[in-house]
Amino acid sequence: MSAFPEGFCWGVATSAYQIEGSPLADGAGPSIWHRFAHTPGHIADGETGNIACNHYQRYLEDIGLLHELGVNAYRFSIAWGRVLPEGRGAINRKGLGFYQRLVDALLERGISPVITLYHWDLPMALQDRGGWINPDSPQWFADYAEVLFRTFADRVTSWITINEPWVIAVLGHLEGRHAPGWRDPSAAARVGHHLLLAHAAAVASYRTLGHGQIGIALNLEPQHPAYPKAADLLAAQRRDAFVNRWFLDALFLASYPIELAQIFGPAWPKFGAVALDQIHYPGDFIGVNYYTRARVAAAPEAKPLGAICLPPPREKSTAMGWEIYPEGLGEVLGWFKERYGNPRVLITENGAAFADPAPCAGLVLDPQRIVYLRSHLRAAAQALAAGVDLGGYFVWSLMDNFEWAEGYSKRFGLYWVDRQTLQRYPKSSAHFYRSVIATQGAVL
Ligand code: NCW
Repeated sequence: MSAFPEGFCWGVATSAYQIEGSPLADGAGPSIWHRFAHTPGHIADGETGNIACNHYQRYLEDIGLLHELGVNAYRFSIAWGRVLPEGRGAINRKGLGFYQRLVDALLERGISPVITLYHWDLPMALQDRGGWINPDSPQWFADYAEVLFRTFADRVTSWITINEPWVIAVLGHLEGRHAPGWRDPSAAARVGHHLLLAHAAAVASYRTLGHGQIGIALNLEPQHPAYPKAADLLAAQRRDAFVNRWFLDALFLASYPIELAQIFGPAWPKFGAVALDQIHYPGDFIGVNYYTRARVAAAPEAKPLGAICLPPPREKSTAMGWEIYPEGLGEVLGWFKERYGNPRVLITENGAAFADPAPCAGLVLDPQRIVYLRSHLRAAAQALAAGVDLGGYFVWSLMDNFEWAEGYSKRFGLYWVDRQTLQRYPKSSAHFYRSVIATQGAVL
C-alpha cells in the first residue's frame, strides 16, 4: 500500500540568492543580501552569494539532478532585482529571460515549477526607500508579482508569495542576524504587517490574472514547556503566539494574538478592524516549513519574551543545533485541521543540515539525513491518514548552498557541492528520496 495518493506533489526546494551566484549579471540590481553579505562581520567566514552554486550558469545540469530524483515539482525563487533592477518600473528582459528558460526546461522534463516570489532578496533600490517598513511596499510587491503572473500565465500554476515572513521580520528587523540587519522592534512589527498586506495584494492580483494556486510559506515550530510547570507553560504559549500564531491567526482568523502587544509593548502598532480585515487572506494553500520544535523555559530576565529555549541533547541535534523531532510535524499539520478549517497544506520545506563527509567513490554517505527524512515523511503520511489535506512535500534542499548567516558551513542538500569545483555529488539521501518518490512512499 502506498502511503501517498496519486497526484501527490513530490519536490525539492531552493532559493535564488542561495544557489544562483552571479548576483549582478545581465543587468540585475543588487539586493539587500548582496549588500549585507558584503558588509564584514555578517556571514560566517566572510562568505557571500557571489558564486553560491553557480546555478545561474549550471541550471540545465541541475534540472538533470531533479530528473534523476524523479520529482514532479521544483520550488525555486525569483530574484526580484533580476527582473526589476530598481525594484519597480522597467523590466530587465535578460534577467527575466533566465527564469523563462528555467521554466521552459523544467516543463520539458515534466517538472512543475512552484515559484516563490520573495525569498528574502529585496532590491537595494527599495531598501533605500525604507524597504518593508515603507507603507508602499505591499504595492511594490503586488506590481512585481503582476509582471511574473503575466509572464508565466500559461505555464506556471503554483505560486508562493513570501517565504517565512516571521524570519524576515524577526531575524531581519528585530535581531539583525539577517539582511537588512536592523534591531528595531517597532520596525519588525510593521514589517510583519506589510508582508501580510503584500501577500494579500498579490493573491488579489492573481485572482484576476491566473488560474492556479497561490499560498504563503510559514516557518512553524511547536513550542513545548521545558518542564511541567505553570511558568514554562505560559512562556511556551507566549512564544507560540510570537513564532506561530502571529502569522497564522492573522491569515486565518483576521486577528493578531493579544500576547504580541505585551511582547512588543509600545512598539506594537494599534491595528484597526480595517487593517486586520486586509490581512485575512490565506490564499489557496498554506506552505509549511518544518524543521524542529522548541523547549521553552520561563526566564523573566530574557526581554522581551520572558522565555529562553533549551538546547537539545547533542544526539538529537542537527548541525544547525535544531532538535530532530518528527512528531512536531504531525502536531503542526494537526493545527490546520483542528484550528484553521482544514485548508490545503503543502510541506514547502523539510530537511536537515549535517556535517556530511566528503564524497567517496562519487557518493556521500549521510545516513542521519535518511533517518531524518524517513521519520518526517512517516509523520506526514500519518497526518494524511488522519484527514489533513496535505498536497505535497518538498525537501530543503536540492543541493548544499549558501545558508545565509552561516555561509557555506551548513549543508542541507540531497546533493553535495564541492566548494572548489562546484561539482555536485549525490548523497545517499538522494537515492533514498528517489526510492520514496518512485514507490509513492511504500518504502517508508
Ligand atoms: S535559516 C532558515 N531556513 C533555512 C534556509 O536555508 C531557508 O532559506 C529557509 O527557508 C532552511 O529553511 C529556512 N530559517 C530560519 C529559521 C529560524 C531559525 C532561527 C530561530 C531562532 C529563534
